[in-house]
Amino acid sequence: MQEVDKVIARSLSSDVALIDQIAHYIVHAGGKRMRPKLVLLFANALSATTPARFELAAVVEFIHTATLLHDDVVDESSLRRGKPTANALFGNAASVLVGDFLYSRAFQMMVSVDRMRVLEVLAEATNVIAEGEVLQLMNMHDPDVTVESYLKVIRFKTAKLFEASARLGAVLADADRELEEACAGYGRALGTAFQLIDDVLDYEGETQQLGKNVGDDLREGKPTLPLLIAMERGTEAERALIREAIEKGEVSRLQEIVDVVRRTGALDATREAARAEARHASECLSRLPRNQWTESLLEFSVQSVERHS
Ligand code: GRG
Repeated sequence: MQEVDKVIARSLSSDVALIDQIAHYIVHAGGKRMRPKLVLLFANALSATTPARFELAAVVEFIHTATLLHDDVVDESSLRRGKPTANALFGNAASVLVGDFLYSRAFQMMVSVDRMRVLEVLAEATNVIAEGEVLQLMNMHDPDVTVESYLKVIRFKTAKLFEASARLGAVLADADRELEEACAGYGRALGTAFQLIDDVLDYEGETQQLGKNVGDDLREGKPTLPLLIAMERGTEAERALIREAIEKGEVSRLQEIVDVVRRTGALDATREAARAEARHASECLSRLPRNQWTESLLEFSVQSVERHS
């Protein structure tokens, strides 16, 4: 990861002062660097020790960061990682444009690796992420969204980049298609579990521990799994309360809604769904050789569902 940080530092530079300022702010804002870790763990697990793994690890972090910059503008978020968002500090236009800089810089870097399969994987992944965001936009304020539609959104907007990161490790190792799919399957399941927990924490966490505002999803009228389950299990009056809150993006009765979500066991059920995904992720690893890297990947899948921030 120290090598990845060196690539990140070298690749961030721009003569345009505002790009330098915002890109540094966001890239060094204390992200967990989960996606680059996945690239390295899979590359190492499959003995792909080429320096290209550091470049691609930085690439996925840049793409992730670009999506965060854009997402915080779309969602009008003010707090991320316990700090003011870039849009809160520098404005929407600067945030979107620096997101474009990071996104296009990532493409310059991946071209430098000179492998068509890498381009294919990342071109497809970024396109699917954008589709996921648009699908989510269409689902906003709609309490009749199905669980299938919700799962499609999270597989697209979040799990796809985890999937691509894991797959890239396999691509660097020239793995056959079956092994590549096993790695991708791990990433997809881990990413899905990760987003399910993110959606739990929006109702369960504390703003301070979470580093972002609790109740943001409801404020945006996002019908996430905890709400869908609570509506299914709640009384007629509770269902009506949640429906109205989703339709209006109303948080004035947030505490009542949190109580319903907890009482109906919707958070536990969502956590259980995340655990099932994490178990699937660990099963995918059975196709890989057993070594310290696959052991870390196993641990990674457990940690991703037991986190509280
Ligand atoms: C630029 C390709 C491109 C698309 C723009 C706005 C958008 C389309 C996509 C947003 C996708 C998005 C932000 C999904 C949420 C993913 C998520 C759970 C992010 C938080 O990830 P962490 O917790 O972040 O790994 P840290 O802070 O650790 O880096």
